[in-house]
Amino acid sequence: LKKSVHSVAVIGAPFSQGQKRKGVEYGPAAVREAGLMKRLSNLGKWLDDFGLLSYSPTFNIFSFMMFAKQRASITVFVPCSLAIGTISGHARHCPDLCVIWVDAHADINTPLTTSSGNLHGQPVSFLLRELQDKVPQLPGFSWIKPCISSPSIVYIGLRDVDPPEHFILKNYDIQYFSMRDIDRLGIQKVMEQTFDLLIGKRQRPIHLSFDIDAFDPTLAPATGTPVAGGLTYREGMYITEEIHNTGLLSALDLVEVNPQLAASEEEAKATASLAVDVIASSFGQTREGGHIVYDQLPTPS
Ligand code: 4U7
Ligand code: MN
Ligand code: MN
Repeated sequence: LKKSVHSVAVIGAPFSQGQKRKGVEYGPAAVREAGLMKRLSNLGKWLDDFGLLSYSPTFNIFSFMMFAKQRASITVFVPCSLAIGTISGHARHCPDLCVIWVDAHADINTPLTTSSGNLHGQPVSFLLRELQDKVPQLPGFSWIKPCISSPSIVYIGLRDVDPPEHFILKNYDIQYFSMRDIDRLGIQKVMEQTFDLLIGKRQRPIHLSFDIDAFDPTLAPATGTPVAGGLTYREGMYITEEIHNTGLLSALDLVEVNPQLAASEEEAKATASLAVDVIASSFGQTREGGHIVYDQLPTPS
């Protein structure tokens, strides 16, 4: 893997299955309208814009990942449940990948522990090898092959974990940094320990799944399941800057932007523009300024 990624493939999945609150299908358009493509091209990226997926999204996004991964880093914006497709497709191409899951929620209920019945609270359970004897065979899901082991995922930002999810995290020895851990250690140590756990022994491609609800609802109100006490803007930017600095980011899912749940136009715009900041920062935008496209000072003649 090269230190800096030059090509980024972008795709949106306008799709709201997996949960009951409609509107998340408008997320991709909102994030584009907030200027995503321009921000990425300002960073000197080659952009491969795949537009929007049109049907049967989970399996489609899986095929898309396998195809696009051959040439680029990828960013997709989708509802959380599509992580089943993005991570499976990514893993088919990069079997050694690890996952950083930034979210208020662990999304690791099994179909037998879920209290809401929503698939967006379950994607990780389908992906973990160790959990497979607890996950029933469901019609339409037989193509899913569990592709990550529990030491290969680290959560950041948790603060709303269901009892069965807590049981799974503890009993399967899954590493996480809750908001409480961030309060205790500070975001710098959290990132250091995350990288020690995932890439300390060997370099591996990173799949970043970033749920916008990891942020505090005052910053990201337009989302389906907001939870008080989330990440600050600066913590969010620090997470993505550090991930970029590893040079190992291979794919990014930005999920759960739902403009329809905003109380006002401003709230919808603020949430979408925060999503653009997360993506740009993951792909190299720095708070020190960009050093990529500016390489010569004008000389007075
Ligand atoms: B999100 C929940 F019960 N745990 O299973 C569930 F609290 O994509 C919430 O991370 C899941 O926003 C949240 O439905 C899904 C619930
Ligand atoms: Mn989520
Ligand atoms: Mn969430």
